Amino acid sequence: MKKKIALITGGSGQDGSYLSSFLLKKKYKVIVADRRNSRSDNWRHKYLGIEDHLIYEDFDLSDFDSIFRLFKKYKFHEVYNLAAQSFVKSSFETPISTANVTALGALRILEVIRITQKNVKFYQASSSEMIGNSSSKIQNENAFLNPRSPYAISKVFSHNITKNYRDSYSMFACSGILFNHESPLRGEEFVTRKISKGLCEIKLKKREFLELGNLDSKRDWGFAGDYVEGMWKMLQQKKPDDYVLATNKSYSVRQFVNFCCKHLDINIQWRGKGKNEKAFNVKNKKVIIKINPKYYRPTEVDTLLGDFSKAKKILNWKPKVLIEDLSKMMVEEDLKRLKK
Ligand code: NAP
Ligand code: F7E
Repeated sequence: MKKKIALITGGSGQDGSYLSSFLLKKKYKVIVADRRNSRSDNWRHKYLGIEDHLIYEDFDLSDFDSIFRLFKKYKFHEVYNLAAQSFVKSSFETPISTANVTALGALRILEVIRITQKNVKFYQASSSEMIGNSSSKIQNENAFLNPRSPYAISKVFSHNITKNYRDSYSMFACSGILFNHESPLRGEEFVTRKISKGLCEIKLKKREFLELGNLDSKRDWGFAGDYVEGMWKMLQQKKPDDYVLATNKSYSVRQFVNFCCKHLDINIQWRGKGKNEKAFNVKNKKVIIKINPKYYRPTEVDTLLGDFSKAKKILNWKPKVLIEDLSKMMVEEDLKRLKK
């Protein structure tokens, strides 16, 4: 049987790497489309042992021609649009380029699909950030969208344009509204990986303390490896639709620190409030976490909690790894890397 061909934009990022590995196991031919610099050391693909099994193509989501050329070269069965300027904090500093890539990038791909390969199945990486600060305690596919950053507003555009192309041109276009998902392959600027790596460095006496921003912020944190299976399942359905993937559990940044400290056998105590809050190592009385307001955001999403019951019912999907095991996996991997 002829192999299915999948295109993954942003295939060198966290999700793109897990998805590449997942699709290779399903015997797909996987085309990773990225900016060349994004894969300079290729650490994620090396970690998963897949770098020799992928086909790499240079492209930029802000460049229509580079997308067009890809669709001239290959006949795709499935396209996963994961490329984005995905760091919320940066989107406040670079709102226009974030919108160009994260919002208009999806439209560029949809347009090329409409013109060249209308029957391809398309996945758009939508985000719980689109929901922002919600008046409902738990959020599903029908949640009111109240985005709080240029990133989130860009994702609302790409989410809505995906639905518009599905409705207008009968295209098989789905959006996964994914709540935060993490892993040992998470970028170091995101809070979970920053905490996991930073605490491991403290444990190994390579660093004295770690500076964080808003400790009260609550997120629904799952494991990226589970979520890429959900993306694939969305494209295997008879009809295109949108789905929430989440764990239905929400924890604060402070609680994530607590989980990591427990795995590292560091006994901590929190003292103070607001900007003066600190975490002490009970054993040696040293401060190991401080607040630096430079990590605060101009507007914050306070709390997110996802309802994945539609994905459970229709896709038969549920998260396997929850925060306790996720934080353990991240800490163990960072310790291993730092000891090398
Ligand atoms: P990631 O690790 O940041 O991966 C995104 C990839 O896109 C990176 O390799 C990045 O390259 C690339 N990229 C950025 N700008 C580009 C451009 N102009 N042209 C081509 N590639 C470009 O993010 P992720 O965590 O894997 O997330 C995957 C997707 O899901 C993103 O769209 C993200 O917004 C969305 N999402 C993520 C989560 C989550 O919790 N992880 C939740 C909901 C939605 P550089 O690294 O070189 O910039
Ligand atoms: O922040 C707080 C911060 O940057 C999480 C992206 O994948 O998930 C991710 O977006 C929370 C925020 O992720 C620090 O203020 C405190 O409330 O890890 P983050 P994010 O903004 O939730 C969504 C679903 C996406 O779609 C995005 O692409 O943690 N926080 N102190 C901090 N955050 C960071 N980065 N650094 C700190 O020092």
